[in-house]
Amino acid sequence: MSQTVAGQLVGVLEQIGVKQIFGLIGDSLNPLADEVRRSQIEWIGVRHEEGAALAAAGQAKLTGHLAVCAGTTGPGSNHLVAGLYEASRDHAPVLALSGDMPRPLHGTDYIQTTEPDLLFRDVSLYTETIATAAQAPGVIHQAIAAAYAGPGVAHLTLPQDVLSAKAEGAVSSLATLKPHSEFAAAEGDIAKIVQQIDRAGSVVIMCGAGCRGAVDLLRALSDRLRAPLIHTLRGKELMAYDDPRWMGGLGMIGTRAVYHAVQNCDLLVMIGTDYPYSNFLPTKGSVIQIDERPQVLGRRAPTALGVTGSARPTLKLLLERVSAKTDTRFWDKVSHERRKWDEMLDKQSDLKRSKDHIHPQAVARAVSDAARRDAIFVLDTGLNTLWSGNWIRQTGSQRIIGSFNNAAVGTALGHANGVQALDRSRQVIALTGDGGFNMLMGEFMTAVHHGLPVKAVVYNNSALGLITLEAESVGLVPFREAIEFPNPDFAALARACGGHGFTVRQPGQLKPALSEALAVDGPAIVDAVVVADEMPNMPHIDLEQVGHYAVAKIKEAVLAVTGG
Ligand SMILES: Cc1ncc(C[n+]2csc(CCOP(=O)(O)OP(=O)(O)O)c2C)c(N)n1
Ligand SMILES: [Mg+2]
Repeated sequence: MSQTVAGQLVGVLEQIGVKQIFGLIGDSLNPLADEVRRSQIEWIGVRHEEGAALAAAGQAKLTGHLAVCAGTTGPGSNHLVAGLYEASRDHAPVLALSGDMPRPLHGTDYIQTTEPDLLFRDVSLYTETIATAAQAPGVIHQAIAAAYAGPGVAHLTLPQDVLSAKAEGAVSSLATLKPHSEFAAAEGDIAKIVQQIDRAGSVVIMCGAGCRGAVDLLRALSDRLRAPLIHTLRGKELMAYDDPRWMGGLGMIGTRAVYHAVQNCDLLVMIGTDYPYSNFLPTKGSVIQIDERPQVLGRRAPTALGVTGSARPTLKLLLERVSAKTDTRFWDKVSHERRKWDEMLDKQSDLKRSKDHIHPQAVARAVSDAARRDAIFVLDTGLNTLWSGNWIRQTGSQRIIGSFNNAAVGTALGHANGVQALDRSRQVIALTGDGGFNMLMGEFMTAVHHGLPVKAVVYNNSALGLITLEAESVGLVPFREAIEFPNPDFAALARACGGHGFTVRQPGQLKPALSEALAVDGPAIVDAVVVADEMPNMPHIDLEQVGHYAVAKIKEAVLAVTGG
């Protein structure tokens, strides 16, 4: 049998190492799915196409390698779009495939008509219809190349008749379809960075997701300069929580020690980060920024020097040249403050804080303490991001992903399914608000169906908790009828789906339920009923002052989670 365009596409995906496609089958996708059925690629059928896009985005965020999702004609593909923003905003390479009706029906307002190339325009770096078999080899290559180049989303519209048509030609240059290589900063730039570092008294090094793979060099530079290492939320996973150099995050998911360090240092060196919250960046002192992406240099804080380069090779060159510093006073001060902050975190998450209520910080800390040393934590968006982001004590070999640039509610379970599918033996824990979990809870059934032993821990406050703070921050009365909602019995739901369910209402139940849930074979939900009106901690303000400053400071808390 001669190869079809669908067969050609699936063959390319197989050859470049794609192991799974997440999607929901139907009409125009049938020719593609039939090729997947006969290939080495696993088809993971989801309950909702947004779950497919989130699963693919989760995989791509974790690995940096191309992940694939698919939806069928019109409404099927429409459902992909929201989830794809995860890949777009976090710069993760995803190929999204939209089945489309046969070409003879185009332009006639036929049932399910959409213009996928228009609809996917904003979320994609590249979107194209494969209109003929002859066009397919070039367009398939170009789409995958674009996804890797961004990295980001590439989208293909696939009319059903073209998918079934006989393939013409072959896709060449497959060896070029891979993540781009690292590159060092130019010699002249290195000299300028060295000059500024040597001149500075106190230096702080801020590490973003771009520092992956450079941890040993960051440690060495920190030791040489007596410079505290601080991180963004995406950078948190890079090093163990208890590494003395790793002082914590900046912002609402962060520590007071770090806030003061950034405000008081002579020089902040930002590496591999486009940290968006300008109000937490230095108001005095100067900033050097090193990043592979020239467009991010200098856009968040007044910056004295912006240099293009990847973290690892650039740090290597810097380490050959920068002089050692001996004055440890700045370092000692930051370390001292950090220890105090740690004590505060321990107190806030102490299960003994309340006899009959569970505080959400305790949930995050208990999950962190019970998790395997190489677990993957998947965070959702809301107040729960603050609890998980601040109270997880990562090991350095664990991973933490979430909707950190898109700040979308309802992403954790879909992401978790995707990363769990990469390795069913790895522990994957989704930490999510109840609002977020409700959004796509059908995806728990995807986990059951495909043997994905994801553990979902739900912070159950029967509310869109962050929205209460949002309202208060602009002086509005929280609209209770719109913010609060009833929940199903999540544990019973888990069991009804064929998974395991646990409900936790009393402090004493938390640890036993978590350890049982983490030990079970298969997906599980832990429904943790938590105190609803817990205030977040403000790294940049004393808790006693919160009352007085409530409106302005809560606004900053909200901004830190929503970005908006
Ligand atoms: C998809 C989406 N819808 C709405 C919002 C606005 N929003 C931000 S946080 C939040 C509340 C989330 O509630 P929940 O998941 O229960 O988490 P909690 O704040 O209670 O921890 C909402 C609705 C958003 N960011 N994303
Ligand atoms: Mg909630």
